[in-house]
Amino acid sequence: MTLLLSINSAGDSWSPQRWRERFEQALPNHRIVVDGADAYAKTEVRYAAVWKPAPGLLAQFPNLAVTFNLGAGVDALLSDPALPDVPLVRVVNADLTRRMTEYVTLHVLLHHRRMPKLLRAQADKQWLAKDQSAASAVRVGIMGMGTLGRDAADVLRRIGFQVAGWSRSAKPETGVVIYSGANELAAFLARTDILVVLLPLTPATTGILDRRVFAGLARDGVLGAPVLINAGRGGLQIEADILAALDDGTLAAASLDVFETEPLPQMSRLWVHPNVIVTPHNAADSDPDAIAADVAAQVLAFERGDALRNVVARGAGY
Ligand code: NDP
Ligand code: OXD
Repeated sequence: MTLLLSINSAGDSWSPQRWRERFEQALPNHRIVVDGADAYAKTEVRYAAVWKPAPGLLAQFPNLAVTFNLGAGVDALLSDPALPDVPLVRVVNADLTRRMTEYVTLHVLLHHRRMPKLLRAQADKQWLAKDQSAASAVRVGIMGMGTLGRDAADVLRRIGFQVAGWSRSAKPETGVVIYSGANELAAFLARTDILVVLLPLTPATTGILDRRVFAGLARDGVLGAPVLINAGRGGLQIEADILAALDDGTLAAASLDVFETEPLPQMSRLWVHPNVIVTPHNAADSDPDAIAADVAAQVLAFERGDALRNVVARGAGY
């Protein structure tokens, strides 16, 4: 049985060699091949473990049984019109979840504790007067209460923030107030000072972060104006609307990890806007040690006849 690796991303954690070594350790009775580096027959490929493979690549393997996406979001794969109709499994992994919760907590706290303002004051050797509010005075709203949203909500709630979530379906078991569906979006936004976005990119969510959403956020909070934190996908946001909202004070600040075009083009004003924190789509990186072990366990379970976990519902797009 052959597992094919196809990875198109930069950085240490995306070195195909690192992934190959992890898979060879975890699946010693399988052949691991790296697309573009190894010779292999198209008919031998039974599993594909991929991150942003070239469109059309997966359609070339007639015996493909399962595609494993090596990240949580599957939008890049689902945009391939030739994606084979075999189960598509995405990452749900405690290591990835914890990394995202770190990012969300870090940025909520940065804005809550006015760190951008303090860093600017330090640059000017300015000793500012105290300007602090309790976490319990700040209303955080999380769009997307899936694996990642629920964990972040739990940590923020325990720090003391007033946390609510918004998702497609109601979720009684999350321990925070949940709003669901288009009908409850306005009420969710109206009680939100810091908007955290952990939605998947689907036809229903594309461009959802627009001027109407920003204008619907709470304007009576202790931060003065609302803050946007998007670590979901760049396609969720209209960047011209974010800049306009920052310029006219509809938004106080934004932390953005994802962008309409990645890498963020040099000419984008987001790079230099004083109230924007840009991170290079690194909120939660996929760790080969943690994730190859999960994928390998799923391969072995599948071969024993067990059901696959975390299979993407293609109709919903996530
Ligand atoms: P899940 O599939 O577990 O959760 C998705 C959540 O979004 C669910 O609560 C779902 O609602 C909700 N949702 C989906 N569509 C809609 C809609 N139309 N209206 C309202 N709510 C909707 O995903 P994860 O939590 O694992 O991951 C979320 C996203 O985070 C990924 O898709 C990816 O894009 C992004 N990500 C970014 C990373 C980064 O480094 N920046 C790293 C990892 C992930 P319901 O619960 O009702 O189904
Ligand atoms: C993911 C990501 O979806 O890294 O896992 O963006």
